Amino acid sequence: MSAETFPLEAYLEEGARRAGEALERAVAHLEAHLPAELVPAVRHGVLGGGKRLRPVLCATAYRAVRAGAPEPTEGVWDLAASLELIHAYSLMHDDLPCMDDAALRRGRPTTHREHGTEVAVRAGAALIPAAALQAWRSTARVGLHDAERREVVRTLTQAAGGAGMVGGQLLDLRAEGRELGPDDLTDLHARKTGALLAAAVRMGGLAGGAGPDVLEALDAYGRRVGLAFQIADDVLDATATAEALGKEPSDQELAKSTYVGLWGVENARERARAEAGEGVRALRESGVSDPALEALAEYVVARER
Ligand code: GRG
Repeated sequence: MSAETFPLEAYLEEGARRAGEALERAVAHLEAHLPAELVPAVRHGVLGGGKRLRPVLCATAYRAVRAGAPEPTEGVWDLAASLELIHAYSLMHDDLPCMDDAALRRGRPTTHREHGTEVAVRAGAALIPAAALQAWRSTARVGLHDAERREVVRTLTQAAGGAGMVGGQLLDLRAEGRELGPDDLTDLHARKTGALLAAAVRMGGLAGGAGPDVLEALDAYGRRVGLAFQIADDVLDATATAEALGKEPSDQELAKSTYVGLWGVENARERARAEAGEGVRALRESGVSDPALEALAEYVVARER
């Protein structure tokens, strides 16, 4: 099977379903330890839809390095869900009045609009250690040894922290109202969005037992696809309605620098395709020719939401 004939729509639907089940399990576990007043906000932020791209990338990388082996187990999906806990917290905090002050996310009111700002801050904060613990527990279920388990958790927490998403978000806040050049914009997005997407791919590879060469190729694929995702996100933000995207405000309303601002819509689309293509090339060069990873690289560019 090639990327062209790969049944991507059904694959994404099934992946989102498996990720959703794992998140239900994660939230049920969390509820036992969480102050009751935070539970509805956690459920709102974590279980309220989304493409579930990060868990799907993680499970797909796992499959790719274990070609021919059985499908990802519940433990692998639980590991993949740890990425989505970090993603959910980041959206909850990013939408707060002191950040983007967003009203709409995934076609619904944002968590703070529904449950109050203080609750959304605390519920989001609770998800950060919960994600690390979720990754630690599930790597044991996957059967990894301690060294690999530590490397998985290190990968997740590093991508979420100052060298990754939080650092990128700070650069983003500092850049509001200023025009960034391509290098600064790419540095910002490699951290803010790209780091967690790349971590998803690496964590799947680690869980599947990938050796150093394949891991390096998965890292290159993750970085390229992460950047392609962000360029495509800027194109969507500039070309689709808030209704179609299920979120507001837009980058333009927030006076953010974007790839569309730098290159225009058509050129940005072309560069997103080129980045995704480079990611696939890195994989193939290392001997990983996986239709699902290749189809996902195309999807991040061609998606409509
Ligand atoms: C306070 C400095 C500081 C940092 C806190 C809030 C935060 C950390 C980071 C936010 C970074 C952020 C919101 C990154 C995500 C960017 C993005 C493209 C989100 C959309 O992802 P999709 O399309 O969303 O995968 P769905 O809804 O499908 O899950």
